[in-house]
Amino acid sequence: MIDYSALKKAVIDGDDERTAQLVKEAIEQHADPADIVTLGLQAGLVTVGEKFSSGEFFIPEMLLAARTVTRSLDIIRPLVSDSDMITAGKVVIGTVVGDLHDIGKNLVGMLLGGVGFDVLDLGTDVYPKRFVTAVMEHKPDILGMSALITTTMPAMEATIQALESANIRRQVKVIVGGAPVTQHFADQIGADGYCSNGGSAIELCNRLVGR
Ligand code: B12
Repeated sequence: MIDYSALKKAVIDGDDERTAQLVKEAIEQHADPADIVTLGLQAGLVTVGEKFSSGEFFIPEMLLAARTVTRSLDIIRPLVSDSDMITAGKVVIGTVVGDLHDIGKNLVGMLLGGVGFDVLDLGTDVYPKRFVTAVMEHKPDILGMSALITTTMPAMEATIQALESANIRRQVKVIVGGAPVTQHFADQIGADGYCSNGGSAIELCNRLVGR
């Protein structure tokens, strides 16, 4: 059993060298990449968020921790990518307008890519119109939206409405996620699916494409 508390602490400290070293050690000990992410990296970021809320941390500390995690994900990426797989379906993903948080979205995209989905990432600060254009152009099976701030969540509903106005809502399954998003919110805005982490995003997308 690997102790993830040191990894979590390295993320909180924004120490990228130590974080990278601990991630590599965990990999050498055959840790599950999902556990490294959830119990180590993500847990560290949650604490950083709490410290930001309580006034102990400010933007620079959040930025350092985010950079640390982004770099470590580059170490984990090769472990979850499998380019030989048959395409499971196409996913367009992005973070909604006004929101620049992309670590969770990148993680979900990386995991879906790893199990054979063809993933097109629109990046962050994506306007509803841009999502609509991407659905028209690329005809994905699934559209995934991420929001990390309560004030950017309404952009998810606006995007679903924009898909309806463009008469393409039924062509695509819409899934939503991000720390403040809930199943209740997803139901309320008429999304087809919600999940709270990358691992369950794989199950959700497989189910939605009938795998
Ligand atoms: C890192 C961070 C930042 C970094 C972002 C860097 C980056 N490249 O992403 C920086 C420093 C830039 C930042 C900026 C800001 N941030 Co910030 N940030 C965070 C922090 C600490 C961690 C977020 C994170 O990456 N988590 C780790 C990932 C892996 O988790 P996740 O995103 O939740 O994703 C998982 C699931 O949610 C799910 N998921 C995510 N997306 C999707 C999508 C789909 C389709 C599915 C199915 C699933 C899914 O799967 C993921 C993997 O398991 C959070 C704290 C927190 N608890 O979330 C605050 C937090 C989100 N930030 C917050 C705030 C307030 C801000 C700022 C407004 C601060 C400011 N005053 O400027 C700005 C906003 C900038 C903007 N316009 O977006 C608040 C939001 C509060 C609120 N009211 O909603 C939080 C909650 C901190 C806090 N406690 O106050 N931030």
